[in-house]
Amino acid sequence: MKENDVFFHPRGETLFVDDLGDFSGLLHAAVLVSPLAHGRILELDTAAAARQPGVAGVFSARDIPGENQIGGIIADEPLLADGEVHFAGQPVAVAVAGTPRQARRALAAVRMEIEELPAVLDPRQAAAQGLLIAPPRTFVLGDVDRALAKCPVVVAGRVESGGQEHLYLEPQAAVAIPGEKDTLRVISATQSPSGVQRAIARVLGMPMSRVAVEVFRLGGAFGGKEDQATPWAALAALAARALRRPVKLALERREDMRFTGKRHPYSSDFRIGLDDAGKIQAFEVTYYQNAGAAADLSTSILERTLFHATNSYHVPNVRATGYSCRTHLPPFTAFRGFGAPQAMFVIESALFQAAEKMGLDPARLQELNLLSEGDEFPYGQRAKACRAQRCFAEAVSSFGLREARERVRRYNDDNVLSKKGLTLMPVCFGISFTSTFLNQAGALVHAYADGSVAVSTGAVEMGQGVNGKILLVAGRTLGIAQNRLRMDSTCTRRVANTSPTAASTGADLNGKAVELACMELRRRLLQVAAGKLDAAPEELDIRADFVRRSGARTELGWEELVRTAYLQRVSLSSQVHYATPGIHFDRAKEKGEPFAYHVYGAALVEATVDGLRGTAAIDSVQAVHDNGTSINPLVDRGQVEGAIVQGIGWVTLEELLYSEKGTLLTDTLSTYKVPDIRTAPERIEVRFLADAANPAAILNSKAVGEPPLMYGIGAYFALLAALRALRPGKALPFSAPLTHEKILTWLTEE
Ligand code: LUZ
Ligand code: MOS
Repeated sequence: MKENDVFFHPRGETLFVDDLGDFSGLLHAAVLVSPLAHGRILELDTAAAARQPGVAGVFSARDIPGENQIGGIIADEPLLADGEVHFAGQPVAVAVAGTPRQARRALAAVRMEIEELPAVLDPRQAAAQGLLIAPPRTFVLGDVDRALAKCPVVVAGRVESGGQEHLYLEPQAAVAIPGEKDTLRVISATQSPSGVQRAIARVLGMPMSRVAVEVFRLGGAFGGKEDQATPWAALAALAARALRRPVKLALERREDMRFTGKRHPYSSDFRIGLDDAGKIQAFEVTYYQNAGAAADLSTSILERTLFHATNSYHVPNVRATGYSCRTHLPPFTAFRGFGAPQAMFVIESALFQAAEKMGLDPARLQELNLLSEGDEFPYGQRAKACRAQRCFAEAVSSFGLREARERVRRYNDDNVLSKKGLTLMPVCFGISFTSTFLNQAGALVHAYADGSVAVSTGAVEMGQGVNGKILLVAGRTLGIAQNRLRMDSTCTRRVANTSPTAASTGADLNGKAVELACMELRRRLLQVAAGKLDAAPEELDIRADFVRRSGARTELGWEELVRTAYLQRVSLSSQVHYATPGIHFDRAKEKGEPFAYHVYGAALVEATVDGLRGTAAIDSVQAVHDNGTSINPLVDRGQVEGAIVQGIGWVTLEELLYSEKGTLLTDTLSTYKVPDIRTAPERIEVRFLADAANPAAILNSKAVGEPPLMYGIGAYFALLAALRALRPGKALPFSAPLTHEKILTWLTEE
């Protein structure tokens, strides 16, 4: 426990990147960005800036020795603008000086003239102009047109969802330290150490082997550091290598909010067809994803949107099409849920409207259409160990849906100006990176001669408790106490070619790799023990720090065992690679089995709207969550609760506003509202599904990071139900976030 970040955070003893300063000759960098969303650079003169007090150097695109390119999936993103600027906040130059203030002051002396060009901000407008990041993709199951033609009930509509600022506590930051023989060590606040390493090698024109990227921990990330920690690390590396001095680049909060990408806004069209009983027969959907000015991870995110088009439901006929649209906004990026929340918001909106049209309770429609064992998803995979119905039924029964409904009905009868709404929100989320190749991980475990053990993986600790989980796996596999174990930093020199800690797979992938590495170490040690105890290795086991023989404790303890192995020249280091078995996906056919398994759940959400003021409260969220057999139930509870609040923030509070010219207006916490202790639901209750072992993941657990965020979407529909009670006939809005301002407007307009 004393090893855990939880122990150090509240004492203020944890070091984040910006706290590191113990490098002799450390310089500080500040970034000059484009003030315009689109334009042609007519002049860029850094000479005067370079002469400012304390300045060691000023760098622009022409100073890049390698390729001016950091695009990970598609090579469409320069590190520093060259010739044109494509979004407000795009880095153009970087100044390096003795203090952060000197560096920022120097930027004011850069002469930059940009001729403004028209900016496209709307994804549909971009699509109409052919401004796409990649060709559109379509997932097809059955025959939508034929099925729709036969449906007695068809509802069509448009659904909008906004972006979301990550608001990790630690803004983007990196320190680059030049080493001997043209090497670099970079300490980066990234979810993707190998991604940063690859980008730096490319930009500086040097082999990856000369660049070591190390991560200690992140003060939060939520996807915002999967791809977008890279430019800041690369800029620090560029300057550090040129100046042969350590360089730190740490964004201030407002810079971070203006310069970096957020969750993708989507605009979508749907048609849903149902039979008279309420069974969905067909669902057609087109997503227009606002990708921003560069691809970043947009194509992968759009792919995950398509995978989650039908959420927890079985729909026999589906056509889902996605356009990734290039606009002049900062490149939107990964954010917890990775495109799935946008998809689920659309189908839930469709079901809500269908239920209204049919005069049915939306929960009835949801329940009727839940996935069953063996049902086919539009991408070809079939639901296995499907728990959609179990979670839904348990939510209905254990949270007393019938009584809650009765209570809400009575409340609404008794109150004229205040109304309540109640909804259920089922979730089905696929676990694995949708890019199959990313589903791999490495681990390195050293037992030192004194019996202490150090574990290295590619996992990045960002407050989600992944390191604690991995050490539990190591301790259980080796049969030793937790206090013998230590988690080392994440470093590309110890574990190479790491996938980002993302897609909720950090503990799954790295935990498996560590389990395999520890099993190998254990196998070697039991061999040594067998020799020493004159026993067969199969009779032996290690538990609670001692070798056991047929279950009985022997005199041979862990420390002696390790020392003996060392003296016998047996390797005490184990390096292992793990790749998720059985997954594949064919992008030509858009069919395959991309996910190792799915996470299921259902939440009951209650909200109250004040019909006079337009204010609203999300009163309670109660979830039944399929968590497998949790490795750490306390950590997982925290993940579910935090995700719920973050999801509620996305659909009810957090509104990104841009000027007509594409500059961010909501770039401070006074204008961009996130959930706080007053807006979070008074009551959050999380029940983990019992008897829910998951053989597809480490120690029968399930990934937990992203899926519960989507329970928060239920808050939107609970608000709609309350609005419906306030104004029965009026068309409801399907445009998230449903802020108090929007509610008031809806209540008061004709
Ligand atoms: N990142 C990624 C992700 O590269 N692929 C994914 O499928 C994914 N899913 C969720 C979050 N990050
Ligand atoms: Mo490292 S970054 O020298 O393990």
